Amino acid sequence: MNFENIIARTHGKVGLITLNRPQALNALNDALIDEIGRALDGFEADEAIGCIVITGSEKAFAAGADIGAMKDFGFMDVYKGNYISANWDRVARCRKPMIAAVAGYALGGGCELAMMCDFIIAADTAQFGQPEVKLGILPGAGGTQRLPRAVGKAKAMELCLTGRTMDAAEAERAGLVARIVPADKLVEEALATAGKIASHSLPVVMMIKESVNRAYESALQEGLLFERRSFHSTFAMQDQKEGMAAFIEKRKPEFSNR
Ligand code: CO8
Repeated sequence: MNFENIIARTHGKVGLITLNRPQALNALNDALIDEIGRALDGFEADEAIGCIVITGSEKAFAAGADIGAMKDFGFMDVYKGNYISANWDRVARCRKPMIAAVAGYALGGGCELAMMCDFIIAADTAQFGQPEVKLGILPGAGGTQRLPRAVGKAKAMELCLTGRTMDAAEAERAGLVARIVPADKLVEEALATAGKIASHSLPVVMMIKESVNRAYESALQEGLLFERRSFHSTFAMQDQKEGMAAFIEKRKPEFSNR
């Protein structure tokens, strides 16, 4: 896959998307987000891919939406075009698991993009924040919604209202990131984690993702019912038979994604 603003590669069963606008600290414009969407289309259609990693550069995962591209927009431009919607939603609609591997700045839309992924692995250099308030706007790609769900209302309010950034250690303590790794090991660690996920049964992994996401989108009883039905459905799968047979026979399972 050839793109101008990202690099998309496969590493075994893992799809790796590297944001590649270094001159603008990976500021997110429409072309870049469209390219992420097209790369995801390719990885989702490829049965061999079991997990996707999105990363940026050492200095910036992404320093936000492209301010130069936005600055002259009027209300009718953003309202009629539903800025932002369809192409960003593509990330959140990805059914395969996605890991954000974040080094350096993840600000504004960059933090929001990372939060659309299923979890974040952060380099010790990572900095997260929603600085939109300093530009006279508010977060528009989920920052006011996903951040409080991740870190709680008090910290989300403080971050969105002041525009301050938090470092990797604070982000981990607050529950925004799953794990911190040394910056020079970030992509290697993210690929290893993604490879582990991709070694499991893909449909089961997808069901786990759907089920965990239900915890954010439904009442507890609805979520528990969704989980139980998904659990029941695994007993119609060859991979459940294989996984349990392999355990009993003390061997590694060979999942067929069936
Ligand atoms: N947009 C466009 N260009 C950017 C952006 C950006 N968000 N961030 C950095 N750049 C550019 C700079 O203009 C500069 O370009 P040039 O060399 O041509 O002058 C280059 O990247 C390097 O940046 P700096 O020289 O500023 O680098 P520093 O190391 O001095 O500072 C910072 C790094 C602190 C990250 C600084 O660049 C900064 O504050 N950037 C802006 C951060 C920000 O405000 N982000 C929020 C943007 S608004 C947003 O994300 C809204 C989301 C809403 C929904 C999404 C809609 C698509």
